Amino acid sequence: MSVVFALATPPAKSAICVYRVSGNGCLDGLEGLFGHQDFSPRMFHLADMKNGEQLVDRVGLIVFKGPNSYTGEDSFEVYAHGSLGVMSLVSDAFINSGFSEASPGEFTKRAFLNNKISLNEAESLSDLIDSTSSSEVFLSGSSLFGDLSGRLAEYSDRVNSIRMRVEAEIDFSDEDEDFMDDELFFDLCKVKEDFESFVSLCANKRDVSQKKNILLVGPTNSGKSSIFNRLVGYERAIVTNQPGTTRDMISSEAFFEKSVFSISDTAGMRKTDDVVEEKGIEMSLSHISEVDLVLGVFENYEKNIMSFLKKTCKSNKFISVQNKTDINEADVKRYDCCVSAKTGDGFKELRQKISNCFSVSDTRNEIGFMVRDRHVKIFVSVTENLEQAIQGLSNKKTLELVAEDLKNARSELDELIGKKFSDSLLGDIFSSFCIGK
Ligand SMILES: Nc1nc2c(ncn2[C@@H]2O[C@H](COP(=O)(O)OP(=O)(O)OP(=O)(O)O)[C@@H](O)[C@H]2O)c(=O)[nH]1
Ligand SMILES: [Mg+2]
Repeated sequence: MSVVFALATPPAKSAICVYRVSGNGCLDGLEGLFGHQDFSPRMFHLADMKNGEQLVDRVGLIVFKGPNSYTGEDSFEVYAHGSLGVMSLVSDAFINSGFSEASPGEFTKRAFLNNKISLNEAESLSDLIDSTSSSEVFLSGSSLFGDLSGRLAEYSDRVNSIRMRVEAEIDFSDEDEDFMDDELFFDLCKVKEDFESFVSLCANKRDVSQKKNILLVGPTNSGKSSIFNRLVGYERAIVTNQPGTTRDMISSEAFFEKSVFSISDTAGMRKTDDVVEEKGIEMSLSHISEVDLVLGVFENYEKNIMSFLKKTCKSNKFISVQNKTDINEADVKRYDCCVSAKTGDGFKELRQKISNCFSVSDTRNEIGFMVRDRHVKIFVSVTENLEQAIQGLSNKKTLELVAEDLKNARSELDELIGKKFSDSLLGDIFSSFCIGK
């Protein structure tokens, strides 16, 4: 394959920038770039990089001899000073050496085509790079290093060995023997059961990566905007002692407890003749059942409003917050959390409680795997094929049909790992990668 290069670090001023070059024949280019090509592989060399006669930079260089490289091809990496000027000169030097710019995900695609990585691992790598929260890191890392591909391959083998036993049954029935292996049925049920528990450990990237939406609601003047400002870390919303200060919904992002949240402040709940304020209240009420978590903020205990909010919010993700504990006594029996937006008291606990609502361990006993829509769709189909095969066996359908269901299930599992793939699937997967990976 042709020699490609790419910047693997962001195109911005930084301490160092890293370039990757890969493709058989790329090591011949070292002569022109560094004056010789006698660099021992996998060692860090300090070398002067030139573009023609012009010194570009004194850089770090690691050479990899294929197949012992990320891509499986001959390749090398250059660690240069991270200035935009140096980056532009390094790129020019590579182009003058006859190298072409790599497309997104090109290095990983080559690694896949050279059997260095499974398709599934390539996707997990991209998910790991995209991760913005610790749970995404754990889940995508678990898919990549915890061997999701190995688990899928194991199910593919188990389904295949049952298919072979079904085919053996077909051969026996040709000989007119009334022979039916009962264990076959039980083994098939066991594979389906095991596969379903494995699937229950998989979290869809779409659900895990989506920023969680948090809505602050409650009576007017309870201090919602003050709490909002503290959570987002700056004076985003106007705070006054006038009830009805916030009339529209205001949203901002906040990063705490290793996750990014989208937080919205809303108009306080009260009876009002003001049309704008009334619209604001309607808007906040309409969002309560849609968001991922509702924070009900109170200064004084209002039982009816509290139980209304609890009932309306999605899957009971509700935290009742008593505010202004600097002037009122904290009432830990009635509220989930007691804070003072004025002094900041109780905010550490509030952030922790918010984060706990979304922690992975909340919903699972063990860390699972991060998967994509593609996997979820195939998981459903594999389960259906296994179920169809079970029904086929118990209803004494022709064994050819049962074998066909098992063949389909196995072929779908192989598709996940990438034993079978189409060009368009590869295009979809690798085009979403970053350049240089
Ligand atoms: N003492 C004290 N006062 C607070 C605290 N939090 C907010 N306040 C005050 O309470 C008043 C209302 O605060 P806001 O944050 O605007 O309350 P709100 O719930 O957003 O009010 P609306 O937008 O009108 O619904 C302001 O005068 C704040 O300074 C607190 O923790 N302690
Ligand atoms: Mg407000």
